[in-house]
Amino acid sequence: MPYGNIKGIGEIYQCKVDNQYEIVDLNSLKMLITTAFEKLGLSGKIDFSENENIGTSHMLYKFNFSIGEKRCASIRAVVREKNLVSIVIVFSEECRLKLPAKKIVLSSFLINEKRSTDKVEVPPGQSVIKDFVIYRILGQPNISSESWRLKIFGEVTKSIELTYEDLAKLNMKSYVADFHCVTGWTVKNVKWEGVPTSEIAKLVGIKGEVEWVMVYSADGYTTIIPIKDFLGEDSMIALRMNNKVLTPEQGFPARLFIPNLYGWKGAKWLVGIEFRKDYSDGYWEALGYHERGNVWLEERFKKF
Ligand SMILES: Nc1nc2c(c(=O)[nH]1)N[C@H]1C(S)=C(S)[C@@H](COP(=O)(O)O)O[C@H]1N2
Ligand SMILES: [Mo]
Repeated sequence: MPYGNIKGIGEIYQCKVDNQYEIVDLNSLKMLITTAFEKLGLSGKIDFSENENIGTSHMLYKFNFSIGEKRCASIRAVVREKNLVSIVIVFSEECRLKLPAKKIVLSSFLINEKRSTDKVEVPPGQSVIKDFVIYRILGQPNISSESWRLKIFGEVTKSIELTYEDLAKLNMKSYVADFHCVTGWTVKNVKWEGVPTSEIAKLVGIKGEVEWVMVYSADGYTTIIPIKDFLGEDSMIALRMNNKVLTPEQGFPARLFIPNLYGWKGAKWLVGIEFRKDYSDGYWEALGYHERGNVWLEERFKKF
């Protein structure tokens, strides 16, 4: 199984930005990146590709870096209220470029985060929309319930493999909760039905040192969740949403749902659950997104 690597990605570098840079326009950001790349000994062309609002307070700017005709890397710069927060450089698989360290200091920049745990109806920086935006960053798998298996392994007393039938026979629960995507949309009042993650934990017996849970999807997507959130009271392996069996696009046969964490932690087409001692990035975490991703604390991106 392709567990461990991030699909389609060569090397990823997280750059700490430790000067306060005010980004007044796209060009000033491009200049800054160009200069930083030159200092790293990377000479080539940097082109802007697109930008995207991440909630109401962050903007993600994407650039491509090419040498000659060859696209070698994508650059993801996060700007929060006109300040550059972080840069992630993602080298493509074909382009075998390597930098001296995984974490690079581009120049001390501390963000003063406003933190609030007062529950308001919608988490900070989110806007309510009517329906889900379907995401399948690594494509759409179509899985039959007969062939599907869910592996549960890692730091456990006994690894197991469940069929759809096995899972459907376990104790189920259902409740209504909101869904929040880190890009800024929230869908309210979704009815979730499935097997509480605590039931799964009982079946395998989790060892005392476990701190993290890595989950794996059939499409190669992965994400990591702190054990405390994974085993939260309402965390579940959902089999049904809004009174219907999951559709193929919404993750049939099973998707994870962890209330209070951003939606990317909810792997669709779930096929593996690994209990671990140590942290390791999943797909979006490798691209700079937060280790935990609590929506009320607005943990969208990693801090350095
Ligand atoms: N396997 C897989 N799971 C995934 C994703 C994905 O691309 N692939 N996207 C994640 C993200 S970012 C969000 S917000 C939700 C979106 O769920 P939806 O497609 O049902 O709206 O699924 C999450 N789970
Ligand atoms: Mo998302």
